Amino acid sequence: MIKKLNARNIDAKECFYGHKACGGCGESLALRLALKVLGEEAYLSLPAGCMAAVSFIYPNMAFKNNAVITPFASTAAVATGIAAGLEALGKEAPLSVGFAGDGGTADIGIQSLSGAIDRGEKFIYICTDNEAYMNTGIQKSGLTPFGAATTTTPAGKAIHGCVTEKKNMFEIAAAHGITYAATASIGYPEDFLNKVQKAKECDGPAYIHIYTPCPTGWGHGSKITVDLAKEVVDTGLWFLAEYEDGEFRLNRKPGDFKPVADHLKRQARFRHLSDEEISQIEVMRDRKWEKMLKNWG
Ligand SMILES: Cc1ncc(C[n+]2csc(CCOP(=O)(O)OP(=O)(O)O)c2C)c(N)n1
Ligand code: SF4
Repeated sequence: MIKKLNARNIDAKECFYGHKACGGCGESLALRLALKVLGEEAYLSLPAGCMAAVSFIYPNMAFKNNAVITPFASTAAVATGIAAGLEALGKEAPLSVGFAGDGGTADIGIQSLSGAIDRGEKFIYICTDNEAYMNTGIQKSGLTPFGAATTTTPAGKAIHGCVTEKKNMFEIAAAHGITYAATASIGYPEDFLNKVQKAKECDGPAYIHIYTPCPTGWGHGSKITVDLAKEVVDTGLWFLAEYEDGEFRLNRKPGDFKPVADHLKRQARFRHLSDEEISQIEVMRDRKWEKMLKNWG
């Protein structure tokens, strides 16, 4: 039986410190929490997104762990290569972990992630989803939600922000028949910690997709990062779920959703949306939940 982790029994040791992320950065909080569970023996692979940019600043490194910056498209390939190397060296519990943003996962790195999951090797992949390419200046990614203004989907006369919906990475990972997959949010840290623990214990590839607000890219105060990450689950615009033994499971089923408009208007990237567009977002949300409740129970 895996010990349930919470604020009282989680490791106080920091494996990620002194980095240069913006104040209130959701991604850095996700890394910090994950590393408390993974421990300092985990080997980390990251492409050149924000987390690499803020952590590997010569001569200082923000990781206590061994960590490497990978070519952008190959985070998962590098992580499984490291896993094979550790095994060859006779390490007992080789733990290789890839961390990548939404662009590095859903767009540029999806092919190597798919191949790595398909090979069935033991590694963990954590996608830190801030819904755009932040490190290069807030461009739309395959995980940018409908209506969000980014520098490549600006809110103007012709379009009001992003015209596509989020690519469903959690279900894409699960569709490989992966050993373990989960969604998480830094608004529910205990849930995330325990999902990382499960991924660590599972005998095969594991994928965790965590929602990580970005004050700089989203245009919100750095104090409300965690609040937004909690609220997004309570509004139904993000969900907490797992895929295990071939089955999907919802971890949280909100009875009544919190109003979407109040939540969206706290972020500059959504401030241009009309009432009609906000209703459209609610329709998309309800359609998604109808399917999830019907198929996942
Ligand atoms: C092959 C390749 N293409 C593009 C880039 C440029 N690049 C560096 S960071 C970045 C954005 C990363 O976005 P994301 O993966 O979402 O992570 P975030 O910065 O938001 O954490 C891009 C496109 C690169 N380094 N290598
Ligand atoms: S731009 Fe966003 S993701 Fe990047 S370090 Fe700043 S807050 Fe974090």
